Amino acid sequence: LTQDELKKIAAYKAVEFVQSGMVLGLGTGSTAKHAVDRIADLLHQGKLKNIVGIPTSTKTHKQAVSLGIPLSDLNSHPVVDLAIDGADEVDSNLNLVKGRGGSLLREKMIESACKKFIVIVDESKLVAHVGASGAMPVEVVPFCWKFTQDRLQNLFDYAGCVAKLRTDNGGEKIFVTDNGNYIVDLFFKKDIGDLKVASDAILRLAGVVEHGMFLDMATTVIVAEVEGSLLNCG
Ligand code: DER
Repeated sequence: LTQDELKKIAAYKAVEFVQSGMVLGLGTGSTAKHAVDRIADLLHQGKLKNIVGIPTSTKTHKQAVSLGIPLSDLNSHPVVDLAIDGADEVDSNLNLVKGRGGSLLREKMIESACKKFIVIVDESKLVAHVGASGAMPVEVVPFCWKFTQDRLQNLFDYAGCVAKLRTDNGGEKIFVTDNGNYIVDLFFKKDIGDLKVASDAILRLAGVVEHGMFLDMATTVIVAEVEGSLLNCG
């Protein structure tokens, strides 16, 4: 089974929880893409009816439009029945790192407005602690971004943090989010310890918009494993 097939297995399993009439948070990334495709299939087969999608990025918005999924937003639907989305990391307490695809702000807005949030991953996303596999993204305003980047790096000096402004494919051009902001990626050499303390400290910095730790938000994590089995960590 390829990694993409594993992603598809987890995505299809999550879509089994979708019922007609639901307002759905539509996730972003290569795993959530399969869930959005599957929802559209079931809609067109008549197996799902009266679904409204709330996309978590312009990328997912475009995908959903091309698939004919009816769309709306949080202004019209402040409570979302179910969101299905991927993650970059899942720790043993079902805390997530998200945002390596750049959509963390809209994802967190939508997924924190959900009654149920199902995370779909392949087993490569399971980590011992946040930051173990790569960047923990922080969305910052462009104004004096270097000032904010330096404060973020100093905040996590104890964990050997290196803070880097995200550029498009590591080139010269600064990556700009759907919301017109920048992303500073935090790379930790050591475990940052209490995540709630870390989260509060990051959000106290004026200039920070949001970070990619999704704490105590996932209702269920569906993990597709190499032998094709599914682990439901509910
Ligand atoms: O950027 C994001 O938050 C995405 O959901 C990401 O975390 C998962 O993307 P993937 O399914 O392509 O690995």
